[in-house]
Amino acid sequence: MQKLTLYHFDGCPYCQKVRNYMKQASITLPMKDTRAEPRNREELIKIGGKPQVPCLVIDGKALYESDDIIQWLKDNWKG
Ligand SMILES: N[C@@H](CCC(=O)N[C@@H](CS)C(=O)NCC(=O)O)C(=O)O
Repeated sequence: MQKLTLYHFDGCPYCQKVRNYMKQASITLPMKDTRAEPRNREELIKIGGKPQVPCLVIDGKALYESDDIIQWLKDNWKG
């Protein structure tokens, strides 16, 4: 099982799109809010090089872009 973490924040519509898909597909993931916790934002920059959210970190590798994250979950999520 891969280690997954979703970096996001509340008011981000692209994050909302990913969270909506997760809800619909009954997917729960560890989540890190980059606005509520500045150190999460710093952590994301270290991992992926930029603070853009949403970002799904898969075994330490950053996957940016909400559409790509949703597609990855469709292809890889085994529940
Ligand atoms: N095309 C991207 C757009 C993501 C995006 O623009 N996210 C904004 C927040 S809504 C962001 O991270 N901006 C940079 C920042 O807040 O530092 C996607 O679909 O994921």
